[in-house]
Amino acid sequence: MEDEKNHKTSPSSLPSLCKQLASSTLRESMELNIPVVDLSVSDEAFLVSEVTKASEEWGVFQVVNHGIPTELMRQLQVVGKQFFELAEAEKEAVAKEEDIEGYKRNYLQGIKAWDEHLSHRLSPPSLINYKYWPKNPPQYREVNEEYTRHMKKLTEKILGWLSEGLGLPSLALTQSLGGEMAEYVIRINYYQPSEKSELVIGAAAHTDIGALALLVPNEVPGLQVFKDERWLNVEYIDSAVVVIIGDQLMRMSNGRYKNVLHRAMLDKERFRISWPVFVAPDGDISVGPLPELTGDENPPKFETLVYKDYLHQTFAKWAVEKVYSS
Ligand SMILES: O=C(O)CCC(=O)C(=O)O
Repeated sequence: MEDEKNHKTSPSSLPSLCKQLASSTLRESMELNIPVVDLSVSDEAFLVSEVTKASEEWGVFQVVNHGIPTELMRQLQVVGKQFFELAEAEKEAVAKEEDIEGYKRNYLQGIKAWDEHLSHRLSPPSLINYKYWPKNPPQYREVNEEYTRHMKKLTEKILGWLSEGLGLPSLALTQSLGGEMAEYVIRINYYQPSEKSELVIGAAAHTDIGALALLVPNEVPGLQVFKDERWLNVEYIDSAVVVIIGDQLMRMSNGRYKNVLHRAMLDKERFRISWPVFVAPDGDISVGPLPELTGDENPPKFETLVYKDYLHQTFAKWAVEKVYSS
């Protein structure tokens, strides 16, 4: 079995990689087109091939004509922005406590996270804690619930194509994440502009620990992905959704799908906001290379672990190595 530590962008390899990346100039990046997949195409085989190729080669792609109403995306952005524009005391009413959920301000010195964010679970219903959902603006809950319904549909479609790309039945990846028990968590990142945007980073280089993330940014660019030894800007496309492959899809696909290293830069003058929804396995599910994909010729490259144990191990490592501020 390949040592997971040696995998290029596994979470455990992040500290050394981050140090190396932090020492390079933050603005050393290029425009290059991340794959864009138009989901209005009716040829399913074509969509399977496009999404699979993008996930193998890039670990990131954008989707357009994805079925989420543009007006709903606009409302999601309006209510999210309105929350961050509230007085600090009102935002603190949903402050983060022990868990991942809640509001936190993170304006730190140096190359670390420079953001405010709000996270909370969207699904499954049994794990939702409305205590972390803002009461103000009043439409916040309704808009986020409607967005969740669309997000789940889109996620399951993408997982279906990614399953078929591995030669598996289309429900394989959805079921391996726990089906209806898979966790959906939204995080709204609110990045204040900074005069020192060459020196301070909004979100430090990382891969996503879950299976995948579907992200909607505002019009201020800043998301970058690391490919072929350089940082590339993710072009802003109005109403597109950016799909980011995370660690668990890499592990389940036995390394075929790439967990892309990414980071978020600040703008000098404008607020940048992003709305990723992270999709992760049910905590009680064992996650590792799918048995159908391994054999004598293709041994498992990753250890199979109960997902919550994997999380504990990884968070403990990060705490020691101070990789992220949460
Ligand atoms: O703000 C962005 O575009 C990236 C955010 C991100 O990577 C994260 O929240 O994990």
